[in-house]
Amino acid sequence: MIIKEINIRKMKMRMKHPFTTSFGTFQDKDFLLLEVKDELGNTGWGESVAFHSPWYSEETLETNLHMIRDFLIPIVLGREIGHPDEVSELFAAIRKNNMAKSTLEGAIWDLYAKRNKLTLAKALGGERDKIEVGISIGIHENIANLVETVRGFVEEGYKRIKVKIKPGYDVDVIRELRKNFPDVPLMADANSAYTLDDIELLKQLDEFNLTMIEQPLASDDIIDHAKLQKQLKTPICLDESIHSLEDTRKAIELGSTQIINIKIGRVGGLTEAKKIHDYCMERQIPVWCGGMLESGIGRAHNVALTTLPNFILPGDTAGSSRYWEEDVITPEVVAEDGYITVPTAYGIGYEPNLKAMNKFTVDELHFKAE
Ligand code: OSB
Ligand code: MG
Repeated sequence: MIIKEINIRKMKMRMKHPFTTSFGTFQDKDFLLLEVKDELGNTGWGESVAFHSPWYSEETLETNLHMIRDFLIPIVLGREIGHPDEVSELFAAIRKNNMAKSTLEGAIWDLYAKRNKLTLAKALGGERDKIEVGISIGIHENIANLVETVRGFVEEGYKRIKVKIKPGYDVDVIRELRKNFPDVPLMADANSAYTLDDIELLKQLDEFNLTMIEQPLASDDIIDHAKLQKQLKTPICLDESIHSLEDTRKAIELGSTQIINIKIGRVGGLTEAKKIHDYCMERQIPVWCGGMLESGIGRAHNVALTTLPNFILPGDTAGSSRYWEEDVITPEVVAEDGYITVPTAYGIGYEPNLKAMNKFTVDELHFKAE
């Protein structure tokens, strides 16, 4: 296929509820959508999961725009691509900027699947027709409110509850949740808010039978996590620290992690995500699909990836209505009783809802091959 045309939309969508992590609060979601077209008129869509501010990682919407426009588009525009696996090789000369790379790579995967009359799930080698999903819940300063929020999602059937923690909002919060929900699969995500000085505090979490603790220590660390894991019963799952298959190998070899959260954007695309999945599967390390408060386009990519067999643990891919009054795809992603049915239409399997997209588009850029 020849990449003939690329269109970028800068988006702004208001979330139904603010979402608070240890590093900040999200209310408006600013992000990029990217459309690629081939010489036959097929299209593919990708989403940049970089946030407006560099809190979760160093990438932002604007750095992604710069990388995509000035470095990545010139590599693929007008080029013939046989298989999307070639894209990450073409991008390898450019260091990091994984979320920027993933935006374009994801769109090319969708295009490839549509052109070959495959679902994206099938093109990736996925087999499931439905996926089990959990939900990630932000920091609620009022614990009684948090308990009621969790109760609502447990009643909706979500298969696992993840709550954000931070210093001063941790052991008591988890104790209260465990008291109210003794049997619910529960986990905590610290988003790097602790250090090894907090080891005695983190050990107190061991009594609550958490499925895992996600990224307790620094976002660039794998050494201290290994030290911490030796003293914790609760399995550690790395999120922020993992950007590639190489990072995965090193973290597993060191004993820094027993579970991997795979985010397509953080690892530079679906090809790398699949490599990490395969590597972990061979070593019996379970993986799950993380979330970045995506719109429907990024969410659809997450659904497709989660059909791979080693996505053993429920991920953060909740239904569209958990985040948005109106999503940018039809149908929207629906979670029912903790399952999302994998769509059967080709590519990502959901149609862009152009009317909704136009409403939330604040700027557009267009690129055409000569
Ligand atoms: O660490 O997984 C994270 C949201 C924003 C930034 C980082 C994270 C999260 C979430 C929400 O946990 C996942 C989602 O619902 O998309
Ligand atoms: Mg996380």
